[in-house]
Amino acid sequence: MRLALALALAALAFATPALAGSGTCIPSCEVPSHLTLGFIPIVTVVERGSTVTWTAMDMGHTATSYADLAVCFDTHYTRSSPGQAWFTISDGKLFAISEWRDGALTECGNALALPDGSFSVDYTCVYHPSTMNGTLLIR
Ligand SMILES: [Cu+2]
Repeated sequence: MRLALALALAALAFATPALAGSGTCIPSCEVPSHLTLGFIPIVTVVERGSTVTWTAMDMGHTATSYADLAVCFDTHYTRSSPGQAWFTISDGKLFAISEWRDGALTECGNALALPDGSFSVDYTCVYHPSTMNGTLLIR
């Protein structure tokens, strides 16, 4: 019995860092970021209708879905000025509002549609694409 409990606690100890590594935006959340640490967390769960706010722990960055060639959001931010993007799902499509296209509602054409109706969008920092990469999971 004690062994089973120890194993369960050990499993929980391994599971906890994974849970701590993902945040959820309801109705908003903050994603701190850093040149070498990247976006924290790497995967952010976004409830539709929520706002994601990126903050810088060091210098200026730009969070953008540019890497997928169909930009749906783009926001530049610095240590003193956070960046934001808002996401929603309508008619089975993902949309964002950000600095991109001066705040116009923009369809995320290359977002990956998942079987449960949610979407996955990879993003990067245009200045630091080798160290700063993240994923938004909008549901
Ligand atoms: Cu950067």
